[in-house]
Amino acid sequence: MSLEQATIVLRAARAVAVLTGAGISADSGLPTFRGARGGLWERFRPESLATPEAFARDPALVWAWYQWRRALAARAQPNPAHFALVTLERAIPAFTLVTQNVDGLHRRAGSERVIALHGELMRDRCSGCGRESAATVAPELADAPRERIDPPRCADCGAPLRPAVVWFGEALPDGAMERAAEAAALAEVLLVVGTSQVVYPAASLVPLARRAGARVIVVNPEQSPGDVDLQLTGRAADLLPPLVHGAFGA
Ligand code: BV8
Ligand code: ZN
Repeated sequence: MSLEQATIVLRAARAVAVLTGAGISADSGLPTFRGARGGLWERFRPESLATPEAFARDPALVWAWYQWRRALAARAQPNPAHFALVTLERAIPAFTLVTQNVDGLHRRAGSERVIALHGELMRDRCSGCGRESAATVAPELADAPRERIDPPRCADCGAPLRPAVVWFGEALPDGAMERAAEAAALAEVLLVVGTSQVVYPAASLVPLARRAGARVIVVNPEQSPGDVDLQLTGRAADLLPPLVHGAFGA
């Protein structure tokens, strides 16, 4: 199927769900989880750093990695793919955006009906008492990352702060997956944008939507795993704007 046919399918949908991953932010200059990173963090695999064990073992290394990612995310701007999803949300009343991303770019673009399955990069949580606060960002770290930075201590209990994201082995925020699964089950179209579909339970939304009768449209430069209804092969920033414009003329 082609972009034109995907446009026809999307225009006819009365309920749409979207699942996004790191690839939708690649066009904002942010490195994806499994793509090439380059630089200081090249030799670390994100799965080995985004865990409670890594933070317990070496909090300064893990905190430095997040401070680098925060500096990059703060400098990044939403791209045309993020804005196309805002247009889509405003065109379809029954719309839910489920994101695996923690970079905050969907909300900065104007998306409102967002389920952030993996938390928020720009918020801290105390590793002791759980108190949450806005993260501090050091912009200079974007170009000059440091390998070790001691995490700040909680003002209430003195325990080290950690990013308010969901690490591997940790449970997703209460109710998030349930709300995402309900949206996927009710959707007539599930748009799967910029994700390798290797992280669970997020990836389980794709077969769930298909079993419930949704048309699955994948937007990704690489071939998608599993049998999908339609693969639009290319970058989200190139494909989402014409797809949404073609369907809703906005
Ligand atoms: C849980 C926050 C239980 C942190 C993240 C074995 C089998 C199956 C599952 C497991 C298993 N072993 C363990 C598990 C469970 C585990 C898991 O799935 N592991 C994986 C590695 C196998 N999952 C968990 O641990 C989850 N928790 O299960 O808890 C539980 C229950 C109760 C009580 C206690 C515990 C928690 C998972 C959440 C992990 N946190 N992020 C942080 O960001 O630092 S996940 C992390 O990966 C990011 O959020 C990222 O978004 C996400 C998924 O990756 P993608 O977004 O897909 O990014 P990726 O780089 O992989 O792919 C990018 C894609 O974009 C590519 O396809 C590329 O082609 C494409 N692309 C590139 N450029 C573009 C593009 N597309 C469009 N346009 C472009 N321009
Ligand atoms: Zn505390």
